[in-house]
Amino acid sequence: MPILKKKTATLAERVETIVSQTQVLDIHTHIYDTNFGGLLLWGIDELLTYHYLIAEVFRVAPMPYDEFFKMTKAKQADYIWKNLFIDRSPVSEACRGILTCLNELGLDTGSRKLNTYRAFFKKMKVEDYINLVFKTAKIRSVIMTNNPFDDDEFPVWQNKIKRDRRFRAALRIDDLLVNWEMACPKLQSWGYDVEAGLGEFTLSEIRRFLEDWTKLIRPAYMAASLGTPFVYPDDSAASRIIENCILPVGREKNLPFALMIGVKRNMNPGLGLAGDSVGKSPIESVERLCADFPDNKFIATMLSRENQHELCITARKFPNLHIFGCWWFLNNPSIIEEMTRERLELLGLSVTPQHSDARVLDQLIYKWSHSRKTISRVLVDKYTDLENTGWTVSDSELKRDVKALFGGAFEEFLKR
Ligand code: FIX
Ligand code: ZN
Repeated sequence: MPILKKKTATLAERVETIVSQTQVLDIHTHIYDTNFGGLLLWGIDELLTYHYLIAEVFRVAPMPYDEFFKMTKAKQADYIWKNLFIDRSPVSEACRGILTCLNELGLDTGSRKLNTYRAFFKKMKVEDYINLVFKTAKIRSVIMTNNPFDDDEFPVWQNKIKRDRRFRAALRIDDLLVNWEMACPKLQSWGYDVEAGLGEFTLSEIRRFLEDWTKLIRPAYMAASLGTPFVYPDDSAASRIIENCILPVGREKNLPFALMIGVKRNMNPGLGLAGDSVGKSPIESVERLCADFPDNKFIATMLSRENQHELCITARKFPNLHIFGCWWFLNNPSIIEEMTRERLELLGLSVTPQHSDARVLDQLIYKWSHSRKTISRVLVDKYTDLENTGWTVSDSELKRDVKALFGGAFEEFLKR
């Protein structure tokens, strides 16, 4: 008689199950709650016209840029569908992402019927769709990108809005730092007594602006995407505003400054949002900030693969630095795997390995589905290495650890 063995889950199965089920706090997105109306993008045509795919379609089917952008969104989507999904196989990460979304929503990707997909989204109500996406992607909350200098967003905050608690705010201040000439007259028009020259009084008025917006939107952090090379300190308006405004307000309100470093804006302006590129940036600027302002908290992500190792080392030196995400051009399985291994090996569980950067609500589904698989693979290896020493990990310990990686460590960092 064969001995019946009770089937117990392997370590790999336990890790995979826990990683696939843990609810996520997604710490950087570009999606919004329904108060923001048309700023919240969703549905198949938005998915297909994501700027990652616009860059890809011009590689295989170039046309004059303005002709493409003149087309309706549906026509642009048709063009991308035909050229990237029908005329050749959609193997890129951004293309594959759309198929993951459709598949997880229960649509038949094998049918290749774009109009059937459109019909599915057409009958959805946005409120129901948000619930469906959050449930499918297992998201507990997201952090938005909230830019007062955006003419569509500014008026929303002037109304008394009833916030959806799943959508937390982040105060985005790129314009203050990299576009002071434009930001200055806007601040004046909102009643702040500022001058281009950045004298003491102007700096105090910029602080008042940051305090007012902090009160208004209750952000989790203040953030800026900083072009490359980002040099701090120097004699620029950005350095002066960081030191005299962002950092003092950050200390007073216990708000981290999120440094998103490494974008080369407008490398190809014809491509619009898809025309930004990447560049390495000196790690010394991050080191200076963390060293000179130990009472400030920083969270950081860098866009260049070449910056990742030194960013980890910088985080080892400075507990006031929390690193996060595989940003934009790094958000591909091969690089997520490499970066996650490197980070866990150097920083243990004191990192946030991923954020989605979703610009279209539905992208929460694929970005997290793909990342969970990669993170899970890395974790299985790491726990296997531990078990090979005789150490054991319980399910509750695995849950605790994965919760930390999926937003918990970030929340702990905020509370400190
Ligand atoms: O600046 C940012 O927050 C960037 O993530 C985006 O603006 C960028 O265009 C993007 O969508 C990257 O994923
Ligand atoms: Zn972003």
